[in-house]
Amino acid sequence: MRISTAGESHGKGLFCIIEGLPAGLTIDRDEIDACLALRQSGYGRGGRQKIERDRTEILSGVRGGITLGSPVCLAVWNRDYENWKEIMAPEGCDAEQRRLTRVRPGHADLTGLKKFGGEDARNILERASARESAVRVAAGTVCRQLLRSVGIEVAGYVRSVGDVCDGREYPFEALSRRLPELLMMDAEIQRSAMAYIDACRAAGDTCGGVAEVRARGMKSGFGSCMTYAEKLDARLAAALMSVQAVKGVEVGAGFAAARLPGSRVHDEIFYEAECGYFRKSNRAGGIEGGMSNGEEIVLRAAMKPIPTLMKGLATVDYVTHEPARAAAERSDVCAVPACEVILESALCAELAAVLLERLGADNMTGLKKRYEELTQ
Ligand code: EPS
Repeated sequence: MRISTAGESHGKGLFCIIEGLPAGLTIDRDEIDACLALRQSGYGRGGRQKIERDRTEILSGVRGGITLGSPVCLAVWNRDYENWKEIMAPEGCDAEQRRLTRVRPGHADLTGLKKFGGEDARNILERASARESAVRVAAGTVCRQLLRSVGIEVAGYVRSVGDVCDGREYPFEALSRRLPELLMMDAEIQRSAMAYIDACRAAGDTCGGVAEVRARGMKSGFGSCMTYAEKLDARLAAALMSVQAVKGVEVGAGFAAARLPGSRVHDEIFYEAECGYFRKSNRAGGIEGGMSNGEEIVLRAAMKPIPTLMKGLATVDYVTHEPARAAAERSDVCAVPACEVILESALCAELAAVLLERLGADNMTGLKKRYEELTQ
């Protein structure tokens, strides 16, 4: 299975093509739209989200709500395009308007201009923008529906915003009780996180955070210890790292494992006739030797603060080379909950790809049968 996306932040819309989905998968568009709405919500979002009401339009590959095995094409239209079409239309627009030359530290502006040429960072930022993640969530939710049909569930929550951190561990079932404002688990910690966001907003600043995403029901043996490219942890880390603004990924105990002796890190193995092999801990995060080991897959990703700061950081104008304040018209202060939703989608997409590579992708009946036959 392969997913590609297209579209600019203020262009007509965002589009994706999912190739290699099996025939016979029932698509729930309401669930896709609910995930899109969740991605848009969250305390700390800016003015753009008051304009957009993201919905999916299914353009191909689905008939009567069921996949045909042909490429699935999805669209999420940009409402804001109405305000931008004279500047952004693919043909006959005035591309001299709304030029951005006061390149923003931390965004793709400067390096993108040096790489792709020209003098207007709008040509770079329109695609580098995290707006693209809307259609990635749409595609990821289709993959979530595929995973669910064989018994794999994906969930997650926000562990920290700025320096406000929830250090507790939660069972998978509890994650459905995360709180709507920031997708955190604990009301008091979330209140502190919201106060932190308010302080950032008042200071014209932004903040990042950490999200944890998990998959339950993935049987053992997905990925491989035999080649680098097939290692499941490498593939999942790449999928999460590719989400806009993510600067670090941990698997299981992650960096903390490096500070502990082996006796406190590795998950000891037990056996009982009724349930076979099992472990009493999961510091490996469900992956050993680059393969799923049948335990829950546990990953964490760190999102950096959004690079568009209302107070504007010191920079240089790309055309005049004069010192300047970086461009800022409107910005989110915190998009960590959105990032969490996108990370879940990225995880769903990569796990679906891994599943289909191992078990084949012709039709859902065959896929389900082959998955059931695998041992846990
Ligand atoms: C983004 C800048 C902002 C965000 C946008 C990502 O958009 P605008 O420049 O239109 O105010 O709101 O995110 C989204 C639009 C979205 O739907 O997530 C950026 O520069 O990355």
